[in-house]
Amino acid sequence: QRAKTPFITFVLGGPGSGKGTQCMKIVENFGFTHLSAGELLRREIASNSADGIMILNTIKEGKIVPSELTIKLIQKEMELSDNYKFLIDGFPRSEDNRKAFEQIFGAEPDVVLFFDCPEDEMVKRVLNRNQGRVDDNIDTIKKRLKVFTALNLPVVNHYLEKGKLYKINGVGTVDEIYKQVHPVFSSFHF
Ligand code: UP5
Ligand code: MG
Repeated sequence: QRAKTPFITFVLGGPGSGKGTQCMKIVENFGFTHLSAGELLRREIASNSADGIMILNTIKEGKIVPSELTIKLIQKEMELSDNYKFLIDGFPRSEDNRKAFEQIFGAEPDVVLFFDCPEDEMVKRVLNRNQGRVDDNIDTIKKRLKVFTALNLPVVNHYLEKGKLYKINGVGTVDEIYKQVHPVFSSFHF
């Protein structure tokens, strides 16, 4: 049984905008549990689960996995954790993702971080990453950028209108960017 109601942060931004990198620093400083939706999906592929091949093909095309599947993986991790502070990284990626999560979970996020980064910088970072991700090639990156603009920016705008969005300038060194992120969380009393 969790001691407190969950504190949910959605971490949004384009491919290579620095979501995962900044999440590691938030974890160190504020004790969040980091759930990367993309990592959970890659874990499903690696585990040869029934959905693995479908997920792999979706990721190769830079498309979005069906909401219910991603939400199931996120919820499972939340239930396994005894923490109440969660960073949900790279989700929701579409209005469908968002609506499905809010409906199934029965609540909205407390904070939404958005790393705003120009496309040429994001492409450069992703191509330099070299961790063998099937989607880190120029063809898939172009598709990921298109999907981000078409489907993820509406989610960003939704939370902007709700007053929950913290827009961070995603250009600069990791520490320069984190200097903008830290005050977002130090203003909350967990
Ligand atoms: N780096 C980081 N910060 C830097 C800085 N300030 N200066 C210079 N370099 C910097 O960073 C990317 C690279 O840049 C790293 O090498 C890093 O060292 C360097 P990272 O922190 O990894 O950026 P991040 O935003 O996390 O990039 P990522 O590629 O993980 O973002 P995506 O959103 O594209 O990937 P994700 O894993 O979230 O999703 C992958 C795919 O899964 C999606 O395309 C989609 O097909 C699928 N998916 C779903 O279908 N549904 C979901 O809910 C989630 C994913
Ligand atoms: Mg990432």
